[in-house]
Amino acid sequence: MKIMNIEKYKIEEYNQQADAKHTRKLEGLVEDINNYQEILKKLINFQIAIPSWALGSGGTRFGRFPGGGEPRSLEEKIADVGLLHALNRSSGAISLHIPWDIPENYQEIRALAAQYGLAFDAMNSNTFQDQPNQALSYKFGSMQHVDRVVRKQAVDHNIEVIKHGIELGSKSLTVWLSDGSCFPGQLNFRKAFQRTLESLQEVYEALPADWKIFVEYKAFEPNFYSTTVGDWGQSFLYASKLGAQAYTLVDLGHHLPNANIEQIVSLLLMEGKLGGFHFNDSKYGDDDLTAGSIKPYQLFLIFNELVEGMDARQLDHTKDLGWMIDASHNVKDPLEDLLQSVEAIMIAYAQALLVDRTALNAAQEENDVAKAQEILQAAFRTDVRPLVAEARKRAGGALDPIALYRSLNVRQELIKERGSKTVATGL
Ligand SMILES: [Mn+2]
Repeated sequence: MKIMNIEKYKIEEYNQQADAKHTRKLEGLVEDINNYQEILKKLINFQIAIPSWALGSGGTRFGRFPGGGEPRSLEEKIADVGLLHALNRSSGAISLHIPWDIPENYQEIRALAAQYGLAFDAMNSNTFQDQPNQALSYKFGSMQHVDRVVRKQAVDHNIEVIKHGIELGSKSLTVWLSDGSCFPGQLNFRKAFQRTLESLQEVYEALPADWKIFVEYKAFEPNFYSTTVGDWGQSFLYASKLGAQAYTLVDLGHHLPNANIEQIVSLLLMEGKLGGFHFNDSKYGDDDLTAGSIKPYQLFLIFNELVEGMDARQLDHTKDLGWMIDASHNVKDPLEDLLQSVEAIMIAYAQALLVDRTALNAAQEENDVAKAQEILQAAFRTDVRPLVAEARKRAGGALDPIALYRSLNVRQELIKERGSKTVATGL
């Protein structure tokens, strides 16, 4: 697996030939940014976890078009994330999905991840489909199920996921339930909520004291009439009733069209209940497109609230919330897609750090609407890419990760090593 380790000298060589142009752009940009050293530090520290299921081509119910060289094992998934991290130094964690990513040997998996400088982010359970040897079906839900024995199976699975996570050094469990109903009358909403809450409480009791549980919501799909954790209000209810270790997780693609996600973020932060984020982008629903590819302004506005809200509560940007990408689709090389997503997130974060908070606050207090917009858009329209690239360079990454990825023919090497017909598991 030699190709997996992009040697340092290759990155340095690449950066050297691109440095003159980069430095020229950077100098022009930072001339007007007094605290740019401070911003660079924040950018260097910011890490976005990569989920194991994003490393292969995603599919739709109409088909899947794998691009070749996809990881065939947990070891190869870790190697792929290691490769991303070597290029951008901002992808220093992997998020596993059980049952697909169960390690045969924890010690070896931990050592392998450490070799690439990777931590284990949130563990993800799965009760939204039936596994081949599963005793009972989740066709009519898991934690909401009318049959207590099915609910117990779902609870036990989540507790098993926590146990795998403890062995790997993870500190959180993300629960996304597809539970809900497809037709009016199918479900008693109140009973479904209560049963789900009781099931989550059993999982909560199995959490180690230093763990968090994230309750992820989704407006619709695969259920199309009701979802039992359907929006941030419902997730907030569960998280509040569960206790101090429970938080709401916001996935950008899990809202109804035009939802004001930045306002949701602000209020959840205010209540101390925002636990984490799943980044992606969409035109219609849960499209799983590259972060920032459709609505970069929305991504910026969300980061604007994140930075404002985290600073108001004196939260550590890098540690106190869980940052992850959750996207996988059909038409791009998954690794290039992930590099683009991380870049888009870093850009939005950098722009949010540029917002003149004092001036914005003053404009708000004076009802100066036009001024408030000017302030926000001054930050958003700043081309911060040289700043993000500089942070990457200082951290040991490549000035242009995708350009280097292409010039090293990484995908072709992966296909040579793993074959052209591989299909990554995880979803
Ligand atoms: Mn998600």
